Formats: sequence, C-alpha cells, structure tokens
Amino acid sequence: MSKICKGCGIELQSIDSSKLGYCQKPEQDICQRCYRLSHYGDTSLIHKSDTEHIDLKKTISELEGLCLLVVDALDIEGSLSQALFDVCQDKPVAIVCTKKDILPSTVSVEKLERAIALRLRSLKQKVLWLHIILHTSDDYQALLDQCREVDHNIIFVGYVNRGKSTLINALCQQSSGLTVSVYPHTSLNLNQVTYEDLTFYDTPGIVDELSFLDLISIKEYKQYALSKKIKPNTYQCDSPQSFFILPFLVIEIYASEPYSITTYLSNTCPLHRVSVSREEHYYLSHLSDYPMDIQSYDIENDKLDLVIKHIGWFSIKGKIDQIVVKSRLKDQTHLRKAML
Ligand SMILES: Nc1nc2c(ncn2[C@@H]2O[C@H](COP(=O)(O)OP(=O)(O)OP(=O)(O)O)[C@@H](O)[C@H]2O)c(=O)[nH]1
Ligand SMILES: [Mg+2]
Repeated sequence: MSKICKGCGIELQSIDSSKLGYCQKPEQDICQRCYRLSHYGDTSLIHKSDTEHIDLKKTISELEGLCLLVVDALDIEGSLSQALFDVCQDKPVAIVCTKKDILPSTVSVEKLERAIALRLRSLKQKVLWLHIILHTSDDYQALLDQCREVDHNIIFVGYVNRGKSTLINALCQQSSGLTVSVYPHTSLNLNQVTYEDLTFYDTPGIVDELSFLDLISIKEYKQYALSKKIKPNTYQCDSPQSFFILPFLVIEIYASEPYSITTYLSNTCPLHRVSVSREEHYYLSHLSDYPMDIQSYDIENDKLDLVIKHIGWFSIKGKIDQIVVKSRLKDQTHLRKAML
C-alpha cells in the first residue's frame, strides 16, 4: 500500500529525488521537501504548479463531514469566496477565522464577526457558525466541541496559506506534525489526522488567481507577508501624495484638504512616499519598464480602506477627491468600509 507523507499528504517514493514525495529511506514518514522546509526553511522546493492541478472538489466530494472554511482575518474578501462553497457542495459548512492576533488589538472579535457576516451576505451564503481563533487552550477546546456537535469528520478548506495546517496542529496539540510555512502551496494533497474521537482532513489550499506575489520569487515573498503583529504607520498629508509599493504599484491620492493615511503592511514592505509632482522620477527608475493598469476611484466616504491583495491596506481619512492606482496587474486593489 502506498504511504503518505505526514507533513504534506503527498505519496512517498524513494526512486526519483527530483520528484515530489521523495524520501531517502522507505521507512521515513515525511518527504524530503517537508523535512527541508521545516528544518531549513528551504523555499527552492515550493512551486505553485505543484498544487494547481489538484481537483479539490472531487477530493472533497468523496468525503463525509463538516467543511470548516478557514478564513484569514487579514483578507476576508480574498479568503472567503464562492469558490469555497462550490467545493463543499451540499455538506454542512462552518467558518473559522485565523490570524486575528496579527491585526491591531483595536479590532475586536465582534468587529471581525460583523465583517465576515457582511461578506457572507454579499455572497448570499449562510453557515452553521463562525469561530474566531484566539489561540488559547479553552478556545481550541470550544472549537472542538462545536465541531463534535455537527460531525466527527472535519474537512479543512481554504485558500493557500490561510492557516489550515497550523490550526489542525494546534487543535491536536502539535501531535499531527503537518508541515506549515510562511509560504503558500505547502500542503500538497489530502492528509488525514486522528485526534481523540475526531478525524481531521487537511487539504491543499485553493490556488489564488494571478497576484503580485506571482511576480516575485518565493524567497522575496517573506518581505511582504503579514506574519507578525501589524504596526500601523500614520502619515499626515497636506498635498496630493504618491505611495509606491515596489515593485508592484503606485497609489496616488488627490485631496484639496489635509488628510491622513495609516498603512497596515508588513514592517519590511518597501513603501515610499513622494509628492505627486515628484513622482515621475521614482516611476521612471522603478516601474517604467512595465505596462501598467490604471484604475481610478471616485470617493464619497471620508473614512475608508484601500485594500491591496496579499499586501495589506491603507486606511484613508479625510475629504479625498480621487485615488488613482497604477498597477502591474489588474484587480489587485479594492475599496471597503474602514475596518477600524
Ligand atoms: N500569527 C498567526 N499566524 C498564523 C495563524 N494561522 C496561520 N498562521 C501562519 O500562516 C502561515 C501559513 O500557515 P499554514 O498552516 O501553512 O497555511 P495553509 O492554509 O495550510 O497553507 P497551504 O498548505 O499552503 O494551503 C504560517 O506561517 C503560519 O504560522 C494565526 O492564527 N496567527
Ligand atoms: Mg497546509
């Protein structure tokens, strides 16, 4: 019988070291990729194409149980979509929300619950319950009990890198040994874990559409990833300003009155602020080689967030006339009601 890697779910093999699932000795429980990823953070082994071909809908259709949608508090719109409900088909569905601890403490559980409820309404979807993960032992116990009331088989479903495997490890008090990493596309196939009277199914994440992160190497990704508590930075502006996030986009903000911008980005995200009148120089040296998509937002609200997919968001306060985003990829930004 074929043996499955305990870390990522891929079938183990000891024949071809250049192929997925390779382990030197047949008696080993994890593949070389998982070993190198966990012990050395070796990113050269991660490829988006390794998970793109997986038919998640078919895999899940062959299972019975509660589908637990893993939604990322940092990116509710991007991590909670119709595609998740499609793969669950007619199974019972509940939501867990991860990464709340990365948001500023001013974002309460209630605020997050409201934001997720709003997203569900816009998708015209209902779920059995919603649980915001607080990472305490009582909280994990409460989640296990909530799951038990519905089913003893729990299928974790979500986009890549949203914390599915991390949550299963936490619920099993780390006895499951699933491989996790800051990089997307870590889990490669269905992986079954038994804990007390429950069976958890870890699944490979749904692959995102083309995003900025596909324009850089997996190694560079760490610079932009929101993995530690966000430290917001506030800029008081009294003239039109351009904010460059290199090498992806520039955001121009036009206002006739003073306004403030608070950024919620990784501490190492390369952000540069220049006045719109001096933008050209910067633009020429960093972005002029690329064809740019231009999106213009007319603003009616004086408190809103401009969300940049996978990177973070700008909270904008004041009477703004217009925001123009020049971006190397289409559809990477959107406006939402201010989260804070
Ligand atoms: N701070 C914080 N980090 C989290 C949380 N959940 C997950 N992470 C981090 O997010 C990253 C991705 O976690 P994984 O568990 O590998 O995500 P996944 O959904 O299994 O990803 P794929 O296997 O690629 O689909 C890791 O660096 C985790 O440490 C959380 O609640 N808080
Ligand atoms: Mg995983």
